[in-house]
Amino acid sequence: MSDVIVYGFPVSTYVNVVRLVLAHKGVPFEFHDLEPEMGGTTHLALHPFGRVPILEHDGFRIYETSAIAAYVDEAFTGPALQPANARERARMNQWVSALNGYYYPNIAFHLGHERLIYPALRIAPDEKVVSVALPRIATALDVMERELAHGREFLVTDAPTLADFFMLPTMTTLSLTGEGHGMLAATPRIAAWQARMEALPSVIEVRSMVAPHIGKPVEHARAWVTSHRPRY
Ligand SMILES: N[C@@H](CCC(=O)N[C@@H](CS)C(=O)NCC(=O)O)C(=O)O
Repeated sequence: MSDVIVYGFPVSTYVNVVRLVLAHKGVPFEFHDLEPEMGGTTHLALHPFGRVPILEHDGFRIYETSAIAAYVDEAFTGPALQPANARERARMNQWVSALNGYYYPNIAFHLGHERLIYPALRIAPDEKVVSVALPRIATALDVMERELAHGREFLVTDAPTLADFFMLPTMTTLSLTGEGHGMLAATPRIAAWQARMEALPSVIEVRSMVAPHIGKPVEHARAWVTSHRPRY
């Protein structure tokens, strides 16, 4: 039994950021599928805001993906995922913040819910939500495509940092949607970055954990129509 446990539901974007970081550091972990407990007392005891992931390590429990990822990088050996250089570290944190503020909300939350999560539950998509998200996604992709023009292998340096692992699950969600697939065909540098990421052994390992759950209904997401969907 591992002394590291990740709590979450299998297709969660942020859960998969944590699984990627752990895998890349070479840290073995158990996965506790919270799907049947989402929103209940056992879940809220782990995360008072009702979200995932939560990480437990040897009696220490923490939530919020940025805090978990930095903790994993600092508490375990394995490749350093936060650059020592202050400017590179600032750039990495800029990417993590941009993911949280712009990429994840428009790609995973709005487009991903309407095109992947709700249809799997036989809930009709709200085209207005999609039409508001798409131009914002186009802007975000344009920013990323231009950043990747600097010739680095990954977003910040020539080795992956937390920035890359934060971005990957959201970009994977984008590529699973029809609109996203089309947009990514016009961003060759993002496509090349994604291919480099997908060739990493850690990414291959985590993908194999997630693959059986792709396209399956996320039952607790039925409530998101009222709790998460914007009303324009
Ligand atoms: N600020 C949180 C956000 C986590 C988050 O939004 N997780 C989503 C899954 S990707 C979630 O828990 N959704 C469940 C729900 O809203 O019911 C973090 O960085 O960990």
